[in-house]
Amino acid sequence: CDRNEPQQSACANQDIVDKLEELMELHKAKPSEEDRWRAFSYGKCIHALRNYPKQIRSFSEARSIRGVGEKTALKASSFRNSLDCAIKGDVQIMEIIETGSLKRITYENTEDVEATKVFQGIYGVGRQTAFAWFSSGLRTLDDVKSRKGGLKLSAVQEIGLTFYDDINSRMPRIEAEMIFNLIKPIALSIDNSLFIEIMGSFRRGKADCGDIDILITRPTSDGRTHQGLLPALLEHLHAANILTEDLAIPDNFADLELTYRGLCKLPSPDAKRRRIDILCVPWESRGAALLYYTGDDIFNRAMRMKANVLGYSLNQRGLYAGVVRDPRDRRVKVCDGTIIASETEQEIFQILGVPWQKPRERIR
Ligand code: DCP
Ligand code: MG
Ligand code: MN
Repeated sequence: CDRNEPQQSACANQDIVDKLEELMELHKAKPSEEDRWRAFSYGKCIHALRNYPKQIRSFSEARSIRGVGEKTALKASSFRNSLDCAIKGDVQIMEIIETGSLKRITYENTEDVEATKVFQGIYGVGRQTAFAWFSSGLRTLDDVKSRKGGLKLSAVQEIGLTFYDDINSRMPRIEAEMIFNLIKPIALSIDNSLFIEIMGSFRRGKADCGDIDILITRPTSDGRTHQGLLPALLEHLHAANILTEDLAIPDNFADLELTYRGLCKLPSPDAKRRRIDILCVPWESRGAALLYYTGDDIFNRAMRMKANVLGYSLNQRGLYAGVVRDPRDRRVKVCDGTIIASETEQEIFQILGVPWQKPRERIR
């Protein structure tokens, strides 16, 4: 079955594998992180099918492959991805068996994809949860609202459901700017040496923003840092009714690298809730952090890939040389390497041999 091992006997489900490979390639060609994961999930599903010795004849037989996966999933969380794939894969496998082909190769409108997309609009609900809900019979947002089947939501998901429409709509650029203009002086009143800047789609000059991304750091030339700033800032912003709900608070405020996620709003009574991310980074990482949090995500992926080709590794902390990865799982670093650039965006562009691009040019 594996093309690299021609001596192996033919795969009993090659027809299905071919179709699923087509789907995998489709997702690989698409830009989002979600598509990347789907492609990865298909890879796992294909692998499981290749190792299945008999030709699959029925729905229940396809499900039985998933059953094996389920037990393994308890041990290895990474294997859960193939579970998701199997849930969706079941339907597709049956379509292949029954019709000999997969008509809806993009399957964008299959019921599970539609429903799980709606569920994932609830902040705090990811693919795993969305598919689990679908499997347990939930289909619509009303099913979730009525807590059908005794559904329990986490505190964060409750907030996500309450402000579903607000969170899933984008704000005009001017609103992001107005909120930032309320936050910045409050931050500077706590420590006037702070560097505080608005990042993400706003820095790229987009006319509308999905959220407000704020980067905070502080020069260390006077021997001080921004340690302790974030908890004080959060307190001030809650007191001023700018921050309304917390979604993710760092566990350890002593760190210099921190991420806060929450909801905020303008003071007017009819103002919508807006998503806000506040990111604190060590001063020496500011260039790499500016680069990362400005995005966009596709541009970032291209830069990371460029770094990898040159034998480097790039993340929001810096550009590293001498990183050694586990060949069995490229995500695992055997050796962290040494940092070679992180203080300015320009030096990272330069080392990678990428001509300088202004933030608003870094677009898909
Ligand atoms: N980022 C990334 N990869 C991700 C998520 C984020 O590289 N998976 C980086 C690039 C993004 C930046 O972080 O531009 C901010 O993330 P957002 O999700 O806030 O995305 P944007 O601000 O670009 O767009 P939006 O207007 O939808 O918020
Ligand atoms: Mg953003
Ligand atoms: Mn964001």
